Amino acid sequence: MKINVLGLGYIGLPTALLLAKSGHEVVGVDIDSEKVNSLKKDKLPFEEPGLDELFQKAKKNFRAKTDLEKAEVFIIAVPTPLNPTINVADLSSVKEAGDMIHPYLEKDNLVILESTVPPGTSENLLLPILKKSKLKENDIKLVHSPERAIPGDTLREMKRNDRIIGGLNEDSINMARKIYSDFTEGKIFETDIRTAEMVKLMENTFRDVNIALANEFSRVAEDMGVDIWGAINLANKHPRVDILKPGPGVGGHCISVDPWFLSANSTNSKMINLAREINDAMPNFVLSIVREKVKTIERPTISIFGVAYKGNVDDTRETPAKKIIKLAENEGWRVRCYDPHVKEFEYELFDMHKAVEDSDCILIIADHNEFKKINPTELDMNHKNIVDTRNIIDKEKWKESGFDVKIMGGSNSNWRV
Ligand code: SAJ
Repeated sequence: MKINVLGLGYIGLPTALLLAKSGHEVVGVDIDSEKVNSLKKDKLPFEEPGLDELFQKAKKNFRAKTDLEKAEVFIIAVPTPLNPTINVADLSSVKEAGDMIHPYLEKDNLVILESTVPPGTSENLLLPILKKSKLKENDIKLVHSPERAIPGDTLREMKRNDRIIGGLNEDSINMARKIYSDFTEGKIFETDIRTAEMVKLMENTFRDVNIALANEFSRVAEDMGVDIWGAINLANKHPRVDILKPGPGVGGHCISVDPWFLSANSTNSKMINLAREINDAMPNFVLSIVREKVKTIERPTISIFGVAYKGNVDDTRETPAKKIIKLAENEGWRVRCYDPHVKEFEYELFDMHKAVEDSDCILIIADHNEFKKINPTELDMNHKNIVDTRNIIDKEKWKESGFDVKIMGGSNSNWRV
């Protein structure tokens, strides 16, 4: 079939290429002409394991453009960020996608909304726009099929994960099932469109609440003088306990955003909001740990290792590093950032040695694999302090190199993940 994929981001591009590789004629559409031009020059706009190899295999059936073409299927995978000041979903890109599609929409064409949206969006916002095509409602096929692949392992999960398809009607679901079956090895479960929208948000909210619990445990453990990493490791030996990992805060365009899509549309969300509050307070807690390390130093320099929102990705959206840097600057500290994965960031990025020059404390924020292999003896600093918010370094090795090591949530044990 001929398929338009609107939005060539972390979800849209891999989806477009998987469909192209499985034999569909795919037109990848993005309003960002720079992204389209870089794809035309065989350059991928972001890193994701296996994506380059897939691109080489798929490109004979794939064209990147800034405008749509007539097709049987239109997949919407555009960003749905949060309006940060009011914590409400910004659905302008979904509206724009609908406005781009309806002039091309013909009877029996299928529209798939993959973007994460508040429950009710497909029927209340997108469907009325698609009806501008003058098609009758039962001539329009519309489903919501949320993507649940995890950044950093997207392609493997896109193929292996089970998939939910919420449809306006049976015909819509059946057509979508055929499309996804071309690359999905997982099971495909059917439901109504609003339930599918809700399921996606519940998945990410479940994770946010559980990360908040792990973060709260790490703060309580500091009060108790317990090593949270060892305690979590042992608690998870229980057959029905799976405590997640404490961290410096929750970033990414999903987990830190999606819970608000539920709470903004309901007056009954209390735990959801509290979890967001706990996770968004972690940067302040991290800063209090660093402050303890540098309190005797006038105008200290801090080296932030890892500005991505998590390990082994180049994505800095909603990264906790931004809040930590802003808080540090407001204390009058100098901040130098180093991240082996991130190419562009709103703060200057240094290479590792430059980032630690004259520095008084290294602060590990993203758990990049590269940081586990650093040889601390090579680091020349003013004061040899390191705060590891991810418990990824070999504490003994760093201590032997003269570093004062603090693992967030850790006490005197050297448990590592
Ligand atoms: N984090 C912790 N502790 C943990 C796990 C994560 O602090 O134990 C932090 C990470 O450092 C990061 C943030 O939470 O800052 C989110 O990272 P993540 O790996 O939990 O999730 P994402 O945002 O990369 O991907 C999530 C996934 N959702 C779930 O696992 C339920 C993925 O499956 C979704 O497809 C994706 O959101 C999405 O796009 O919705």
